Amino acid sequence: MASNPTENERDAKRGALIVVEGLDRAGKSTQCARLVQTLQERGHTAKYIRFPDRTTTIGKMINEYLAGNAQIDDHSIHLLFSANRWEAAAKIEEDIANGINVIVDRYCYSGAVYSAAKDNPNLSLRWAWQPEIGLPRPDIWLFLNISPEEAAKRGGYGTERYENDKHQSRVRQLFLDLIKLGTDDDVCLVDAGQPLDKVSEDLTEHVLKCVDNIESHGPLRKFGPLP
Ligand code: FDM
Ligand code: MG
Repeated sequence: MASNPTENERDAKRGALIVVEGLDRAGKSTQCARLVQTLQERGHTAKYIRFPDRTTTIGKMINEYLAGNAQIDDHSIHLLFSANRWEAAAKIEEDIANGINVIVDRYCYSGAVYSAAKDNPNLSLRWAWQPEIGLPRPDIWLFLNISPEEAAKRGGYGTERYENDKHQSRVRQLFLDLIKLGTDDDVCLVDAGQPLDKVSEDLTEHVLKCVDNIESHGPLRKFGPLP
């Protein structure tokens, strides 16, 4: 078989589901925008989505909660964040089937760790993971790893819920716990404390490898229970 696929062969490939995760101010949005551009420059179709998607009815409730305008029980808001992904799942699957590479800014991993980081003994990481089971599983997830101290140097926190040192430190630890549990063998830790261009370079290398070899991944998978 030829090593260089023709345009038609390339179009027939499914897209890759690529997730970028990390603490607030780790640089996710900037890096996602760069990834989309890099993929497009190389002739791939790429699209950016983010969670929470604050534009839907559920997303608007989440937005009110994050802004501090609404009080919602911990378990209920957790399920709303998950529902916000479920309402997007069919479209993600359709885009992937149509050859679009979908870059996702925050996903189930944020969903589990931001809730589990709360002072609520009844909301464990394991409980938090349950509603994610069955959602499209990424072909690769990139964790932009940065210490809360390094992130703090990038300017003050915003005023939304969770934007404080205590929550961020717990979130970081839980991200690392989740990675150790091995929810996915396709996680890449990227040192987000490096200069922007170096972070982009590292991310691009991982993502291009994934996109160029997507056939070897087989069909898009779904999340199972935590190991
Ligand atoms: N967040 C995000 C959650 O608590 N659960 C989730 O499922 C997701 C996707 O929402 F503090 C938190 C993480 C963050 C806040 O995210 C809003 P952005 O990326 O800052 O908009
Ligand atoms: Mg934020």
